[in-house]
Amino acid sequence: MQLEKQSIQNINQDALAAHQRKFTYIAGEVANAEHIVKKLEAFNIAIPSWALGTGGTRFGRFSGGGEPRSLEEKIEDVGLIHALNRSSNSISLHIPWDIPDNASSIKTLASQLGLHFDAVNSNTFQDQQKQELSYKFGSLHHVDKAVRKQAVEHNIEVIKYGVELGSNALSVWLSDGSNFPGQLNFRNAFKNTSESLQEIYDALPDDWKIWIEYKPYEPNFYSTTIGDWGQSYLLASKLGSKASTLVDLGHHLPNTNIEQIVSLLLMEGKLAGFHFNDSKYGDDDLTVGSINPYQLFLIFNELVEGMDARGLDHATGIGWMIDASHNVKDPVEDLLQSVEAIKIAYAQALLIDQQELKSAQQNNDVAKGQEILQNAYRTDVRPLLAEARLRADGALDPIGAFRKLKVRDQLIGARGSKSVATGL
Ligand code: PSV
Ligand code: MN
Repeated sequence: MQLEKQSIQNINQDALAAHQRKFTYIAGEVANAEHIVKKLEAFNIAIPSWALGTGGTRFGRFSGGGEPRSLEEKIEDVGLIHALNRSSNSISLHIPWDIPDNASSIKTLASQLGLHFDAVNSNTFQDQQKQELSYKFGSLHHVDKAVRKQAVEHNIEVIKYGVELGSNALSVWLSDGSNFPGQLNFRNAFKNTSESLQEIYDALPDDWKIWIEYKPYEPNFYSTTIGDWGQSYLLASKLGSKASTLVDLGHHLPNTNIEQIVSLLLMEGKLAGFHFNDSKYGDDDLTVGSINPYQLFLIFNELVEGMDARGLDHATGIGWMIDASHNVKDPVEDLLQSVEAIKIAYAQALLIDQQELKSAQQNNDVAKGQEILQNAYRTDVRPLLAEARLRADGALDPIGAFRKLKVRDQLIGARGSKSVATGL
């Protein structure tokens, strides 16, 4: 299904007067409201193809119904999200969960909905039915050269799919690691990984990038071969300029200062981009901004400051993607909430007078530095986001419109209540 502009505009009508009141107020309060609205209009976050169905844990999965049954239906759902928020104009595919068998018709469908393809993700953390060798003991780091070769070839195949779709980045996350001390020689595992990645790197088209994700644990619980940003950075540095480090917010041990990692990676030109989500304990894959929105804001403060220092375009300078899971919420509503949280943090970071902050830092005026950050964080920027959506023909209240238009009921009607989307 597709949402007509007119039906979204009809719903906006009821909320327009209240919106205009709030927008006029904030436009009078902050110096750069118009500038921020323009930045927000340009800012998009990719939706992962694997997050359009219900997420599960090893203790079960409770579908809300109407899950997309095919890649086409996943693209359709991203089209719905984008029609509502005008900020989700791309989709990131995970292969082989989503193999684009007919790339040209998939591309046409996406472009009809105003979408394009973001980074493609390989999967060597699960065994597939027709696969010859097992990844039980790892893939790119495996002790057996034949397994490494199979995993390298899979990544090269993923690049080929990506080329057909017009994507230009390969995102690699390895579950490779060990469950017990003594299982693995760390140096050999790292060297094997490095060599395997080099083979993949050598197969990248000229204008392509490879993004290397890290994660401290799970599914392996003693060591992960690319366990933290240092290990990812080391590999990316050895590989060359097309390689950089992808930060998944959930892939840090509790209380890690992620904003500092982001700042340094940006400084070194090695920040590939993000997998956004939120967490309380581990890789919980919760809705972005649902647990720790202040951390997200601090990350965006570093991003805005660091990207400006390097002359990077905020919208396109690095990769912006969500990587979340939804156990108890409607996936579309959850994704709408995540995009909103990311844009709120971005808008708040844009409120900061970076010159003023620098001068507070220069003068060791600690209280002033905190005031500057917290004044921005405590500003309600939601009318700026709503205005950006309104100007782009989106919904003033995306979740409200999704509900009023009974989108989920229609999806259940078309797809059934028992459909299952591919993914974890
Ligand atoms: C692993 O936890 C991860 O963050 C990687 O990005 C995977 O590709 C994704 O989740 C989906 O399982
Ligand atoms: Mn991830």
